[in-house]
Amino acid sequence: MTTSAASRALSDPDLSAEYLHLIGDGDEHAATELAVTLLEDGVPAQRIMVDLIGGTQGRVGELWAANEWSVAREHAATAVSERVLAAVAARVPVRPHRGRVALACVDGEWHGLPARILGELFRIDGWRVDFLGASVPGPHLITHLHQTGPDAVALSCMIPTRLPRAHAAITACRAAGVPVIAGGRGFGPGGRWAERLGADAWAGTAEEAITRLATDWPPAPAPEFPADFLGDEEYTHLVRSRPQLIETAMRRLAEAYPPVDEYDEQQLEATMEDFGHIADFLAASLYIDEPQIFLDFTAWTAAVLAARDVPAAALRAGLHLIRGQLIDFPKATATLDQALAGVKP
Ligand code: B12
Repeated sequence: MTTSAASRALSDPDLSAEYLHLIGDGDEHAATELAVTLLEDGVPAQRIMVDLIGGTQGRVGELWAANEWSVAREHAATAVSERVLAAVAARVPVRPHRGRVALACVDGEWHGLPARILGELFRIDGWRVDFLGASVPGPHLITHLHQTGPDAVALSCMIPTRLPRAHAAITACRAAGVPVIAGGRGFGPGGRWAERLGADAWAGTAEEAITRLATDWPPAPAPEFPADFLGDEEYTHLVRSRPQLIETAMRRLAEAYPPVDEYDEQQLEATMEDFGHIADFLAASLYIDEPQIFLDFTAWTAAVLAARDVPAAALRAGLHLIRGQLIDFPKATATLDQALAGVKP
């Protein structure tokens, strides 16, 4: 098969459906064989990584959100994709000849696969990559920088709740003298919050990041050092009172939403996690001063809950219970009101 014929095959929806089926079935052997055969047929490794493995991962998450796949099945499928990625990568050895990149997911960020894919693309382009993994605490990242002296830090953030931690990490990297390229959809549409948080660069895709580092790095020093904390009194209060907010909301929930009385332990735990997400997305929204972060989250959560036969009334009750505890905080209550207006009874 020629390269172009093979590349066309990669865009064939039947191919990604087959790959999805294999990873959903936990069939690592067949999934690896499929990917390696494409490589042998001339499809560039980068395309297999980004389009097949990365593209399918989006579908995996959708199936989880729609309650068609359990979280265990999603985890198993993701683990297979990580192994397939490693198998393809092992067949493309490249001697490092550019420089060194430290790649990490922000503290609390567990979407590890996008960064892992990015790391392989950097490596194939000739960089020596230290992939520090999912959820890297800021101080560990900085220690690593002092020990290895990389040319860049590539920081992945897929969920906006991690933005305050991303900000702390970016500030610390810059103080250590290592420029940061940020990426991942957590930085907002077009990466609009990356610059605000002091990142030297942002890239929407792995390919953009490769080009940026290969052609325009290191970046010119930013004219001024950005603020190292954007939170205000409302944000600080919300973060400090998070445990009480959740505990009080859980205690009052049965009164506001009686079906909770029938919940089993697992459902109660999931509900508590949901309250945690509400607090975290609201906090991120206050930190960045961007209500849309919270509104996107509540719209998506309503759909996820609906797929699990949980009515909108449950989410509304939860939002009211949090709002009731934040009446002295005008920005938080205004954001919660906007969210309540969007989640129809
Ligand atoms: C799979 C998935 C999961 C899996 C993660 C498995 C894993 N180990 O990675 C599971 C089910 C565990 C999960 C959990 C959660 N998830 Co999730 N998840 C997804 C999903 C569907 C796919 C992510 C993915 O891997 N995509 C494939 C990659 C390859 O796509 P990509 O973005 O194009 O990646 C490229 C670029 O982003 C870029 N890039 C990435 N990082 C970097 C870094 C740098 C420096 C650069 C330059 C570029 C770069 O390069 C990548 C490679 O080309 C997304 C939605 C989506 N369609 O992306 C939601 C999504 C990210 N999740 C979301 C949420 C809310 C959650 C949870 C909070 C859900 C919950 N209620 O529990 C938790 C949070 C977990 C945590 N604390 O991290 C939200 C985030 C909300 C938002 N407003 O952005 C999303 C967007 C879903 C949605 N709302 O539509 N999730």
